[in-house]
Amino acid sequence: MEQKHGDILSRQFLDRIAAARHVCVLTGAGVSAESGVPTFRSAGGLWEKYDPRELATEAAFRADPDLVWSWYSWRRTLIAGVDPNPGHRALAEFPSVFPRLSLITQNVDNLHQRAGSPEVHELHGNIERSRCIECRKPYPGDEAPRTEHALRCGCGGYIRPGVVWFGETLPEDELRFAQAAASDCDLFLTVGTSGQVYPASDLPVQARRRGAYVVEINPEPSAIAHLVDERIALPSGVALPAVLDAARTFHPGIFGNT
Ligand code: BV8
Ligand code: ZN
Repeated sequence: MEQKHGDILSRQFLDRIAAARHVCVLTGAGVSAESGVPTFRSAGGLWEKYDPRELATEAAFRADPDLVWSWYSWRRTLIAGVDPNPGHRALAEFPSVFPRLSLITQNVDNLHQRAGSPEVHELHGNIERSRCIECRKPYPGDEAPRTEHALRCGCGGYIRPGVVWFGETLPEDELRFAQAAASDCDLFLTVGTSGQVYPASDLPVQARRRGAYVVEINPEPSAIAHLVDERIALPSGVALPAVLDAARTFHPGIFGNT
């Protein structure tokens, strides 16, 4: 039963949904939690033994390519076995109920694309993309090699995951897009993120500074909870379908930009 918006969205938020010209959504690991993908700060599997911030670095990969590669293989296998959840699927409908939608994700799990979102801006790359750590040659095909051990490129360098590690700069075009969208939008939703990783965590702050109404959707307050206009302490799989339901009443599928 699709969540009706009346009982969980505030009047203030409903007015902002009705008037929205450009909606910007930033997602984090919490949006994939209801699909069964462990977040960075929850228990679960290999992540219990290792701190992702230790493993998700170039230094860790160079020190032990097989360990880091196998961590990503384990994550890829886990992700392949799950499905997008109602939160991902609601977001995939947003382009048809809002005049303009910018979907920006910190997640590398491809679940927004699998849910049908037509345009996903990945600040931290994608776990199915790989390239040579030395000559940067992309690994061919849409999927990373399904191997336990790290492979080598023809140049002798190791094949690394096509994600952004801690200490690495974000893809310039994606970061520029995200900053422009945060500055232009009039409604910013920060969903399923603890707000601890920079520069993604600065986007909601930037949006608010430029006059957007910022709503956090997260059962727990994030590190930037004190900086948003409103918090919805619900799982994204409940709140996002309610936002979609509300938007449909104001803009009944009149924006064919899917
Ligand atoms: C850079 C890809 C600059 C890899 C990732 C000291 C202070 C401040 C900053 C720094 C510092 N030291 C270093 C930095 C910069 C650093 C950083 O921010 N570090 C943090 C840890 C302090 N940032 C970087 O290094 C970035 N690069 O700054 O470059 C630079 C400039 C010049 C030259 C060189 C460099 C690069 C950061 C990208 C790292 N890569 N991912 C991979 O996935 O393996 S980060 C990774 O962790 C994710 O992508 C995501 O960004 C982050 C996890 O955060 P969340 O997504 O928020 O997930 P989390 O588990 O934390 O929280 C989940 C939330 O969901 C919770 O709040 C929970 O309550 C909620 N939730 C749970 N269930 C639900 C839910 N919500 C809704 N519904 C539910 N059902
Ligand atoms: Zn190479």
